[in-house]
Amino acid sequence: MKTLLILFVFMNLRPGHCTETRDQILSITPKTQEQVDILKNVSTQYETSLWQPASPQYIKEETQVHLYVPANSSETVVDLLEKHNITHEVLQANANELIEMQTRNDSTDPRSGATFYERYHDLNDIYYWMERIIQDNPSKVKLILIGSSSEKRPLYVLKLSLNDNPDKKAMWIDCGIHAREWISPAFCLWFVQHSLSFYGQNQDITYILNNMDVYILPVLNPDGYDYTWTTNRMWRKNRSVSKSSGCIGVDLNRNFDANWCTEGASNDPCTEIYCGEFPESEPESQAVADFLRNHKDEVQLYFSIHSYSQMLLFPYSCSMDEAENHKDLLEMTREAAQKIRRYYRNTYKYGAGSKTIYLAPGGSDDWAYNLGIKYSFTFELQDVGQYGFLLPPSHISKACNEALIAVKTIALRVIEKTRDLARQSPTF
Ligand code: 0X9
Ligand code: ZN
Repeated sequence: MKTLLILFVFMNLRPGHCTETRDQILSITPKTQEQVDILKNVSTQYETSLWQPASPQYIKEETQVHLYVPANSSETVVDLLEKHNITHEVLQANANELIEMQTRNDSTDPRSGATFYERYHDLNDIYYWMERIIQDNPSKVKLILIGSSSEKRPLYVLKLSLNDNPDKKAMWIDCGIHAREWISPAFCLWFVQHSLSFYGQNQDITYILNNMDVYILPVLNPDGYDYTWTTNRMWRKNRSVSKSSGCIGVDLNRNFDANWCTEGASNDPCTEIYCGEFPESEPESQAVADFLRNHKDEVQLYFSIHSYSQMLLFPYSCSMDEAENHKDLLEMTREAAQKIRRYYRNTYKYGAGSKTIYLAPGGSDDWAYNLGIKYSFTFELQDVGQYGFLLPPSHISKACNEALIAVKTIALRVIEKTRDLARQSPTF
């Protein structure tokens, strides 16, 4: 009995045992305007990171807010919520452990069955991976340098060209515009691997690649992505320094020229949705915009990959206007969401951005659409908040396969539509 008692006391004193407070993820639902205001205050005054929505200005009554609360502010924040009777629950009590899981490199562990593509990779690994891909597939993949980031890191696009068909059009996929959304670069790597491994084997990817080249930018925001690996896992923006305030970072998905810096963005450099000094002020957004301007007759289909919240979005997000081909875009995303539900038993919402989430001007999808790329989409991948940005590596394969089936479904429809159009146009 005495031995049991000693063992019990010892177990509770172990470092890291559950009595110790760790970083938490809270889900909070304000019910009144007063609670909304308190929550806006909490997320700006205390050392926390707002996950959902992306900025306090979007917080509204009866809508779930996801807040990352570091251990040192957790008691104060929870006390405040309780004092004001604000409904909240703990989604994750030990977020540190999730971060550790995401950054652990299991490659040397023989018991780990996870492949390269089922793990997250830091920026250097991704650059190294790109080099290897072009070396191993010299006739199929080309590396294109489209610019450099504000900290002078290269912005590389991979061009997949698997067939010599002369009339081929192209699709564009960018990942990692928001630094902390790690499942996004993981998807770009997944897509390249799938294309190279299953061309000639899987009917849909073969048909798509016979009719389209693919331009893939695996990490649009390399400075921010690197920063999430080295310094702050919750970083969203790029890393350029604002001269006026000294604050760091522009939200690259508010920096494109589509109703730039109107409602849904901020001109305060210290906020998460800072639109930058002027449209395309940032080298990352300028490089993407320049490339697409130079390839606009070739690129028919645009995808930008984000997380989280499981949504298939299309223009407009920068206004409440309906896109001229709204019906087509709605039908394509409806079909893609239906496939995801059928094959992976997961529900994705779909619709125009401004009506499905919020007004968010200056986004790359709306800008690409206005440039003339009439099939333009933003995907928000898994999950809906249980892990949020800290999606464990064991979920990568399902999250990427879902997104892949959506990309394939839409690409097939676009090929079909543009082929019909080509048939209709008169020949001279
Ligand atoms: O707010 C965003 O930029 C995206 N959501 S996220 O949580 N990943 O930050 C949504 C982008 C939708 N499209 C546009 N705003 N153009
Ligand atoms: Zn995002």
